[in-house]
Order: sequence, then C-alpha cells, then structure tokens
Amino acid sequence: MTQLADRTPDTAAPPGTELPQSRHLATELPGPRSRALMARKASAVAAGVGTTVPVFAARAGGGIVEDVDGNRFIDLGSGIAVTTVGASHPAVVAAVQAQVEQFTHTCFMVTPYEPYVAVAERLNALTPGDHAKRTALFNSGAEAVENAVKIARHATGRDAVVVFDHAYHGRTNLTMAMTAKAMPYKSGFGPFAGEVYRAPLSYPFRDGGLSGAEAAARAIDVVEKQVGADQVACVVIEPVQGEGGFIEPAPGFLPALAAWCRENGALFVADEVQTGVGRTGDWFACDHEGVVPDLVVVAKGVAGGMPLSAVTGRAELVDAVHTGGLGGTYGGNPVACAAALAALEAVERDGLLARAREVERLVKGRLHALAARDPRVGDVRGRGAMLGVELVGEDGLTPDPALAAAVAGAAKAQGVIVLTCGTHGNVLRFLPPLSTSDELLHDAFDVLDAAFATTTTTTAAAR
Ligand code: PLZ
Repeated sequence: MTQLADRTPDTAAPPGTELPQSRHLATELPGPRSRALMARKASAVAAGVGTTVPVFAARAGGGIVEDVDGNRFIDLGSGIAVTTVGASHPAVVAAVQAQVEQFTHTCFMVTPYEPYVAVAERLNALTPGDHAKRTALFNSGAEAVENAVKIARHATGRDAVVVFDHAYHGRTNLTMAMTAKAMPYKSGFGPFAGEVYRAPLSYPFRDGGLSGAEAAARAIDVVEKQVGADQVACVVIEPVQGEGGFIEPAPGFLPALAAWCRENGALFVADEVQTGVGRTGDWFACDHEGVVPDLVVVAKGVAGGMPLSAVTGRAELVDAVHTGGLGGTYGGNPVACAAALAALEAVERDGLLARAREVERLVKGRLHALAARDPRVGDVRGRGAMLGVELVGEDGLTPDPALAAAVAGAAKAQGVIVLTCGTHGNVLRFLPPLSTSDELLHDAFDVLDAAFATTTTTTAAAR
C-alpha cells in the first residue's frame, strides 16, 4: 500500500522557497526519486500515457522546472504551450487561492457565478474583430473544438467540416477525425466521426514556393470538387500549425480562406488552442494578417496552467444554438476562470506580447546562426515564442526524425526540455514560458548548439 508520505515529494528546497532561475544537474538523469516514481507509474498508470522527460516535477516557475531530485531544467516546452505566463505566476496563484476559499464548483448551468461571465467578456474583447460576440467555456482544447463544430453545424444547417494536412485538433472521436497524423493519435482507435474532409495546406518549406493565394486556390479547388461549397459548415484551421510541425502558412493563405468562407456561407474557425493568448506575439495568431474568424477556439495559455477552454464567436452564430444545447458539468470551472482572469491581466501588465517578440528575435538569431553552420537545419520558422527548426538530410528535404530525437535527447540530458513535433517527427519546437529570462534562453541555446555539434545520428533515408 502506498503510504501517505509518498505523495509529497521530498524536494531539494521547501515549498514556497524562491525557485532558482538556473539550470542545475544535482543527480544523474533520471535521479533516484524519479526512477522510483517511474516504477510506480509503470505499475499504476495506463501504458498509453507516455512521458517525454522521465523525471517527476516538484516545482515550476519562471523558466524552470525542478524535479523531485533537485535537478533544474530550462523549460522550452511550457507543458505544451500552456504556461505562457509561467507555471506559478504569483497573480494566478493568488487568484486560485482566493477562489478556492470561496467555492470550488457550483456548475455554471445550475447556479452561475461572475468569473465565468468576466472571462467571456474578456475573450469577447480580446479576440479578433469588434463585432458583437458570445463565448462558451469548456475544459480542454478538444472539447472546445468539438463545440465550435457543433455551433457551426447548428448555425449553418450543414454537415461538412474541412480541415488540413498536418492538422492537430485533439484526441476525442470527432477531433481524432480532424487530426491528420495516425501514429500515435489515431491508430487502432477508429471508426472516426464522418463528414470531415482534408485539404492541402500552405507549407512554404515543402510546397515548392506556392504563394498564399496559390495554396489557398489549391485547397479551395479540392473542397469545391470533393465536398461542394454549399455543404461546408466550417473550415477549421490552426493559423500556425502546432503538433503538425510549427508550419506558418504563406502570407495571404488565411485571408483567402476566410474570404472564401464568407462568400460561400461557411464559418471560418481558427483553432488558436496552441497559438492564442500572446504566444505568437499578438493576442491571437490571426491578428498577424488581420484575419477575423467567425469562431475562435482558445485553451492552453488562457488560464495560466488551469484547464479551461473557450469558443468565442459572432453573437448571432453562437446564439443560434437553443438554450441547453451547450454546456458540461465542469465547463468554465470557477477556479479555472479566476486563473484565466489573472493570466489575461498578466499578459497585459507584464508586457508579454512585446516579450514574445523579443523572444522571437533572440531565439531566431540563435537558430539562424545554427542553420548557417549546420545544413541539417533545413528551415527556421514560427512567430513570437512559438518557434521551430525542421531537420533534414543531405538533400536538404528528406525529413530526419532520428536527428530531432537525438538532439532533443542530448538537450534533455543536459537539463533543457525540448519537444519535437511534425508529421515526420523531424521538427524541434521551442515554446518557452514568457517569464523566461534572456540568460536562460542563451544557456538553453548554448546547450542546443552543443547537442547539434555532437550528434551525428541521422535517419537512414536522410543520409
Ligand atoms: N488544437 C491546435 O495544439 C493540443 C496535444 C498534446 P487538448 N496540443 C497538444 C497531446 O499529445 O495530446 C491541441 C492543439 C490544437 C487542439 C488541441 C487539443 O487540446 O487540451 O489537448 O484537448
């Protein structure tokens, strides 16, 4: 039987102590406490739930994650783009504590509470466009994507959902259908929801230099021929693709798709789950080209690490749904809403949009320098604090996932958390919390430079 004491990790420093903002390796990795917890995980937790870095977290904040053995990692992942304001922002912590003392839950559909309404008001104001908007809150990104599709189908009376190559929208049945990549997300989990159609994306590194307008015309042609313009309820797109490889479409692609939607009575739905709330240096990635979606899906960074998601959109479309048609027991939980209000305020007060742009300048400087001396770095891309490099073989194009895994592994071994992504698994992505100092970023990219210099492993096909 597990003893109660086992549940409180014995950290190197007592809780509440300022977490040092420096990389530090106190033990071999993983250390003894993490190894013991990993063994418990293996015998208690579903094997399907994987682990990227095999150490157990004890504390996190600023730009650092500290494990139960006292090792401190520079966090270039933000828990997959969630802790944009930091993993323990003081204002978020205080807001959560204050709300928890009042009540943890009543269910907004039973007895509503003010923080939910306040989050809706904030998102209505912050999302692109100054038209009248309404918001509904949910728990996860996938749940919000599902609800965006429900609203789009209800508002249009149509069925078809258009998504793109390399898309990621979640792991529920409908969002698995919308996600492109089979392994690990879909294999063995079908049959999937119907009426989901996939169109080609704008992928400047791999589509032979198609302009945004040309790539949009190519996608629209597929939709018109294979789906039918008058069947489309919505076009759902990540304005910068996340899991699919940090792919920024060519300028003009998103505006052309949005215009086509307007002309054809389909809704343009921006999945800003990964890109939203300051991550790309604007409040929303759609702001970059002035694209105004009909519905915006928000999650991850919105609540400082608490689970919360939202669909925000044109009032007349969202309100087309009958009363009782949207909801869920926990959607817009009061503690998560309190955290969101504090996190959204922190983005403004801490100047985090500007900080994301500074991070872009610093990190892109480092990545372009790396690419100039290492031809295996085929492409440097992304915006704000959502940046990536695509790694390729000698021909400059063949994906090299083994190199990405080896470099990420070497960085982790030196105390830098680096995530990979991409349909081919050959993209290293960098998503630091915006509370990370320049000093930590430089230290992390020094480690990465060394990892590239010492890694010779490549995928056979890329040789
Ligand atoms: N839409 C654009 O990036 C989540 C997934 C990690 P949930 N991305 C991280 C994993 O392996 O499960 C994501 C996203 C975009 C939707 C989602 C789904 O958000 O909160 O994970 O459901």
